[in-house]
Amino acid sequence: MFVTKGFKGNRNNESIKKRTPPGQRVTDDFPVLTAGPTQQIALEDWKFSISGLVEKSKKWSYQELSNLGFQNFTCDIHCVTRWSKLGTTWEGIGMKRLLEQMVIDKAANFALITSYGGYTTNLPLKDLWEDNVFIGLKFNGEPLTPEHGGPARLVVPQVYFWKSAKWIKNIELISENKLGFWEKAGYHEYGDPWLEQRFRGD
Ligand SMILES: Nc1nc2c(c(=O)[nH]1)N[C@H]1C(S)=C(S)[C@@H](COP(=O)(O)O)O[C@H]1N2
Ligand SMILES: [Mo]
Repeated sequence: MFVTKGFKGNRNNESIKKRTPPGQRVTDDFPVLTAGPTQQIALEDWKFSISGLVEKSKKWSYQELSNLGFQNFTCDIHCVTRWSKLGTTWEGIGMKRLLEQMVIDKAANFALITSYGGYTTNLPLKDLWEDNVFIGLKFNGEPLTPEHGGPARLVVPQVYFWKSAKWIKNIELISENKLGFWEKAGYHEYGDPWLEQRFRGD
């Protein structure tokens, strides 16, 4: 019988295959992929804000987010460099719960996400309303390490993992799509792994 290390009983070869998008290979590792240096941000210095086409910008500290009560999330992640990691377990705050606190202008259609360190990425605003999109603060029950974006990163499982900005700082709601770091470099503006939207024009 085929058994992948780290997988428990009910996950057979067939279900792994079904959950793995075309051109991807499943790994149990958690590779670190960062353009530029790892950001070292003390918990008490980290803040996250939503700004742009909203009645009033809002900003949260780590303490303010944890006061909302962390939720559990389990998701599969797919990196455009062809590794996928299935069943990752996180604690964090659903993005929906933060967006619900905002008065959003009707003209807001897209989001430009900016990290500490200057990394950017873009998404249609409607993707941020998905139930499985969250700010991840713990991974496998432990505080998220700096290499993986700690204290806090965005996790957007429905698109390639480059959209999941580590050390997330701000989400700006905008009317017209603006490209982020990898999107400007020729990667797909959306990045659906099931459609293999790896590069612009795919
Ligand atoms: N701030 C920031 N976020 C980032 C990146 C980055 O370079 N800087 N790399 C992206 C890419 S290409 C991937 S695949 C994932 C990797 O996350 P990991 O290092 O936790 O595996 O983070 C994404 N988020
Ligand atoms: Mo990536």
